Amino acid sequence: MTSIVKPRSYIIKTRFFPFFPFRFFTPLPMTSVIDPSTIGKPRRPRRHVRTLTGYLPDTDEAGEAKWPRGEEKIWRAGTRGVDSDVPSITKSFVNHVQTSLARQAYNLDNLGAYQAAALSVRDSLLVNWNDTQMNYTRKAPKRAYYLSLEFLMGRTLDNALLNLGLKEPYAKGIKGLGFSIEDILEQERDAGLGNGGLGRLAACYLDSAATQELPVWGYGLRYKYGIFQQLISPEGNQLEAPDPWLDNQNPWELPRLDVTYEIRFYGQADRLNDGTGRALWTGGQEVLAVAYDVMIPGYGHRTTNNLRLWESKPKRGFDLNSFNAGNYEAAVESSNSAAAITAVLYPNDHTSFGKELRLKQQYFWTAASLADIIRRFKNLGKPMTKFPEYVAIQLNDTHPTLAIPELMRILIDEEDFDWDTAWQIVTQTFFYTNHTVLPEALEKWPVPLIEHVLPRHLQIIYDINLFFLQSVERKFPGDRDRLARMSLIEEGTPKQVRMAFLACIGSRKVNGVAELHSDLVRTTILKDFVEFEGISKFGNVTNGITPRRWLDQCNPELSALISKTLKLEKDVWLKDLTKLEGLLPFAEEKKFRREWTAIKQRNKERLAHYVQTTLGYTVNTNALFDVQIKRLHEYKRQTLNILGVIHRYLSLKNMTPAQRKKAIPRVVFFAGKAAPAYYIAKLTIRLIVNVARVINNDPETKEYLTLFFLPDYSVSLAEILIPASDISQHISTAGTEASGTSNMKFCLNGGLLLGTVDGANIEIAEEVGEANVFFFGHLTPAVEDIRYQHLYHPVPIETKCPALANVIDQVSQGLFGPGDVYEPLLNTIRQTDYYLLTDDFDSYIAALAMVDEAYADKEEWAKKSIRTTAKMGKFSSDRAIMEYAESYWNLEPTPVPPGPAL
Ligand code: 26V
Repeated sequence: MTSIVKPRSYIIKTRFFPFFPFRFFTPLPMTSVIDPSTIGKPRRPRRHVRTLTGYLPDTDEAGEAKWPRGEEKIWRAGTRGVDSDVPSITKSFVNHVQTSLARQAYNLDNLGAYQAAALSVRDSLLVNWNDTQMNYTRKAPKRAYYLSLEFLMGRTLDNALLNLGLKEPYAKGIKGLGFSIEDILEQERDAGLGNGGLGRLAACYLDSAATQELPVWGYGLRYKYGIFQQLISPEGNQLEAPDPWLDNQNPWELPRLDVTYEIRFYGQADRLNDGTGRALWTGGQEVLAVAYDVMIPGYGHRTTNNLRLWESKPKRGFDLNSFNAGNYEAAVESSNSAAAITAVLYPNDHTSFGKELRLKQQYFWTAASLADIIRRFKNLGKPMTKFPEYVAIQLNDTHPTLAIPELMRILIDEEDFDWDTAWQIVTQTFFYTNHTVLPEALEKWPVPLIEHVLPRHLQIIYDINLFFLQSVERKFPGDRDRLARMSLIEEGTPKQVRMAFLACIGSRKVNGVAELHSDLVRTTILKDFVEFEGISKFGNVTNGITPRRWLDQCNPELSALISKTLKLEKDVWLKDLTKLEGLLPFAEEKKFRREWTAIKQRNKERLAHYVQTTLGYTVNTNALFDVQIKRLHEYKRQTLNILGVIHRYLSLKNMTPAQRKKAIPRVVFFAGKAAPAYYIAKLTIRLIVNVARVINNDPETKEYLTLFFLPDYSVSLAEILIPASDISQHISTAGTEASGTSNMKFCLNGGLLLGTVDGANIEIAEEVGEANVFFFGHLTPAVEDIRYQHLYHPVPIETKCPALANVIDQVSQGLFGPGDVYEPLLNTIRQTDYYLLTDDFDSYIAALAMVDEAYADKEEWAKKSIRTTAKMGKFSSDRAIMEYAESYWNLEPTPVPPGPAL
């Protein structure tokens, strides 16, 4: 084997910009090309050690540290029940510096200050969290559990301060100590325990459930490494480095070393043959699940829910027998294999791959969560037959579907229920949300793998399938094709378990995440199940986003303008987002439009500053800002966007200087990660980076067109990009994007939408009016026929779409570096063109031209922007979570009574 020596400049170093006076001009940690030795290392900020103002190493006469100049104003936090006056906050902060962190008050850097602030805020959260849990225990309401393998939480401190109503006093207290809240907030690493939309949706739902005072807990995994850090090599290749997010102690989690469960893998399952259907599952590997709790504060009141994340640990430290026999490797092997289960988040989405470790993650998590839920239920002293009256479990996609056979196993093997009663309990408890209809993303697990890892569960799945197919046979006698289509087991070598079907038949209700998507679920992947079980089981809950993070936190100036204009405290409209409609009449007022536009402009400058300090480029903030930020995937068609950019560039090159002067200047931003093994997606990134290199350095055109790929997309980077956008692109092939949620975030921040008639774009257009969105492309019903045409009656691109053919030729001929590199990507378009680029390109270019035209009229554009924000009320995740609570889970808000601790 030959080893590849990489040139020195190939690798990328992390750079930090630890000091900037104003939060919005403080860049995130970013990457640039420097030093091979640093790849994969955690980002370490440079340390600026300082003394807390008023905290000299010497104490006063009484031997106590002096308090800073008295700040006596009491900050009211309503009924939030926590210390909210500046002196108490200061005291708590200093106390944490000196005790929890064991640091001196004269020796503190921003990171230490962040940690002290976080620990102090955590104390306040804990008061409310304890009272909330006590309240739930006392009132014993029905509870819902949201099982998600991903929770993309981003940063917590700012959100916790907002929800507790403590932003102002903390800013004051921290300022009084010589630090700035903005700098401190920037110290926090994102909790990146998710890939994209599905994980961020889970985070928004937790925020909304707490805000609506609903008894909802999340259950997930505490990955040691979250989503990888993305680095870009000089060639434009994506490189991945681990994300050691827990390296600096995580102040937001509460280790619960006393809450543990033993989880079994492998071994053997012996049916008892005593007529009960029970089996004994023994042997194999046992690992320990340890709970870590993360507090989830609701906005504006005391309810503080819980997100419980499981960590895997060996049941015993190491194998003493092997150790004593001198076989040290064998002695630690099993402990390593236990720890591996929660070591890392799988960085794929939309590709099923059947890896054993992933299956173990799924079972480990569902088994621990169910054991915990059942233990809590049993404390109520009710019989298990009442379980569904007190417990609803929401399956976030198919990832937790093993919870269905696991609950069957517990009810039959451990609780002695007969099959029918057990199945009745199970099918009243679970609810399944589907998040994609793309065939490659529908999970299937090889039968031999399940048999090996979870032998008892395979027996149960086969039994479920047998009884299910018998009932199908009764309804549709003799329809063998139907039985084959609906079987949980797909024939083949190997046979595979179809997890979406198992989730569907094991659940009380099934839903999609936007109207179009839910229709597609009902008419395509689950069509047979609708015919069998009836349409009423199959619903829709259109996704939503939390306006706390995605407007108030990321765009505070806009939030303040909205409050001032509506003459409402933000507490009111942030909890009832339909109140934004009150902005509509102001779209007609010139003064208001000016204020609105000025805020957008400042947000653009904040983004420009970020680009300047991270990539070293100056951005023209008078240009239209055009943003596409999402996972890289062929169906999302970043390729269409970059080919459109090239088309614009070629057009500009063909213009005379006088013609060019009339062009609308445009800056295009891309950000997003590709799954590490997704070759075509990575090639798209490479193309974007290399097109940027050429275009941004072309003196003839750069005034009119520049392009940036921002590395290492994250929640925090989204919080900078979204408020700065004039137009954002959501251009998936019709019928492929289940919902999309960033489309909602952009529109909420007054960015207009350029998109296809797909996912939630459709409902956004219904709300804001088609005059305020730019739609293009073929519609969903046409897609299948067009694909058929591509396969059986292909038309050469030169004939079908000469403009696109020309763009592809330029890439191929090397305008953006060696053309042969891009051949595999270009061939996907030249050959089957599964995602319809050749069919949609012309209308896409036409839509971009309409955007230019509309943007030329600044007053009209501002009106569109205001009207868009005004009509986004429907897309609050508060609405979405209430739909789940009322129409699915049958859950009531359970407020924490005001007053002191219970
Ligand atoms: C699927 C798989 C397949 C096995 C390998 C790992 C893995 C990881 C994640 C997924 C889920 C893919 C589904 C998904 O993320 N859907 C997105 O869900 C968003 C929230 O509903 C929605 O807005 C997006 O349109 C949809 O693509």
